[in-house]
Amino acid sequence: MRRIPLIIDTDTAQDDCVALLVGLLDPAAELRAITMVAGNVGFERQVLNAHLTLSAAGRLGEVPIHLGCRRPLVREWVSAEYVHGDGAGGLSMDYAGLATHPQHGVDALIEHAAAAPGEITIVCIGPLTNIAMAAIKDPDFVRNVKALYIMGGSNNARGNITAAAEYNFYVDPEAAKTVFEAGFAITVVPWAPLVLRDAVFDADRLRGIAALDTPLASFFTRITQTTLGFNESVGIAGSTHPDSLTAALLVRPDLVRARADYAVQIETASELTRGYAAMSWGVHGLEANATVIESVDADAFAEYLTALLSTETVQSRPFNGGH
Ligand SMILES: [Ca+2]
Repeated sequence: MRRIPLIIDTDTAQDDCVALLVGLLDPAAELRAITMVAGNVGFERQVLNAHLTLSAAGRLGEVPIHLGCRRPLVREWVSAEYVHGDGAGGLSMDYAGLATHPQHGVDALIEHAAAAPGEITIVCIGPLTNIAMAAIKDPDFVRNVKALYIMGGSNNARGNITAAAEYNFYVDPEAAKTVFEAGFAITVVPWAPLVLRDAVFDADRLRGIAALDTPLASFFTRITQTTLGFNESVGIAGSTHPDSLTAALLVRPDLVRARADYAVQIETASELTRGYAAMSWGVHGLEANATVIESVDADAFAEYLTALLSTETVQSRPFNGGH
């Protein structure tokens, strides 16, 4: 089997960790690097969360973590700690001796793409700051990247951080605008209606995962707890999996039920609709710049992740407190 070379650009907290597990554990995936971008929780906390995830997968130290941009292009950073807590459900371990790669995340993206032109897909599950910076820094970057799988925006539906906007595009709208105008081959996994309908795990599903009783299932249960509580407070009946769905669709395109070409434009001028993604479905005379996933097989996706979490792994380092 030819494995799919990918890089995951992430603001590692909660479902980002699950997306990393897809890259680390699916035999079809060849995760070449992790690049960190300012997003969900504090930057250093996100790095620790990535180390924790590598450890849970038994791969600590095997995939380089590159530190990327520590704030959005123009705006102040906006945290989502009220949603995610520390992003790892309070897990910790001995971090002694662990290092991140000395190369900056933006340069790592550029170099990986240049070393294998047309081969590498970047799974973008945080604000798009690093991707925009790479496109600005290297005029060949867009051509060298095979594709971007982007979690962000909503397809003519509700946002999450505001009524209009989904978090990733809201945090760095100028970066999102730059990326969507750059000419990449883009697949978009939108928050609504897609994730809210097809990537929510209800209590039954979560009990089924916990009952697997593997170290990975325990890790999953622990790190999804905080968002679960937040979701209940805003009327979402379960845990949400936007980032792991985005990674999964790269290795399991058969999960897609409907997709279509759209012209995606990002709002940067308004404060009211900051980061809104206008997704035009082909009737407004605009040239398409992205494929938007409209529907996936929700049960098959949940079964895919459940199977992944049933993998028996030997944790690289134990979590503190005996987990
Ligand atoms: Ca994320």
